[in-house]
Amino acid sequence: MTDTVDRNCTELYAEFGDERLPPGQRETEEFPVLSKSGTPEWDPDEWEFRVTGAVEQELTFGWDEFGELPTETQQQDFHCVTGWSKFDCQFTGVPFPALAERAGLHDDASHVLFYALDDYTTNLPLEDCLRPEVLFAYEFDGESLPEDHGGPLRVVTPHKYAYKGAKWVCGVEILTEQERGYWEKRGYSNTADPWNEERYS
Ligand SMILES: Nc1nc2c(c(=O)[nH]1)N[C@H]1C(S)=C(S)[C@@H](COP(=O)(O)O)O[C@H]1N2
Ligand SMILES: [Mo]
Repeated sequence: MTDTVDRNCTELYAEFGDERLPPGQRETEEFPVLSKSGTPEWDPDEWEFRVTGAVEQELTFGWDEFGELPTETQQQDFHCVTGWSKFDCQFTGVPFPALAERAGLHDDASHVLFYALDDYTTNLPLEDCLRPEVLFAYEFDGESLPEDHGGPLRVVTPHKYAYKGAKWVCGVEILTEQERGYWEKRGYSNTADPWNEERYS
């Protein structure tokens, strides 16, 4: 259980827009589940998380090793491209910059592709990932992250629509050129800024 918040990220909207609730969104107390193909199986003994690509050192973590990385509990809002937003989610996990620092980024690193156990992928420019609120989260509201919400480990991206956050994340590839992910190849916005309503491409 975690009950202290290390970082409140609910005011990051001020960087992008005037209102905490992005245009065209409605606030919900629910936490709906949205998955392209159901919840994948995983075995804690076999689980692996890899950092590959344009890094000084490629990294592979088992579940216990991942838990030794620096951790924060954050308060964040969650915006789904289908129109709902959930305020004040509490996520605990490893900030992307901490992982990037561990791996060491090459000078020409510019983009990131996230991989997941259900063969989902999603992409972001590196600078959109090097923000402390881009979290590899393993707890939600002080409990283990529920499997349908991406447990054991998911990414959250409170400055983007939530499809930029891979549930069941198992790898990060640091790229020197952009590569599009699952929804980005299928008509969803590559940039996904909720305050600019970047829903479709
Ligand atoms: N691996 C994986 N990650 C995913 C998805 C998915 O299908 N597979 N769906 C995305 C979409 S479209 C959204 S809106 C959010 C939904 O997260 P939730 O189910 O926890 O609400 O997860 C994103 N991450
Ligand atoms: Mo979504």
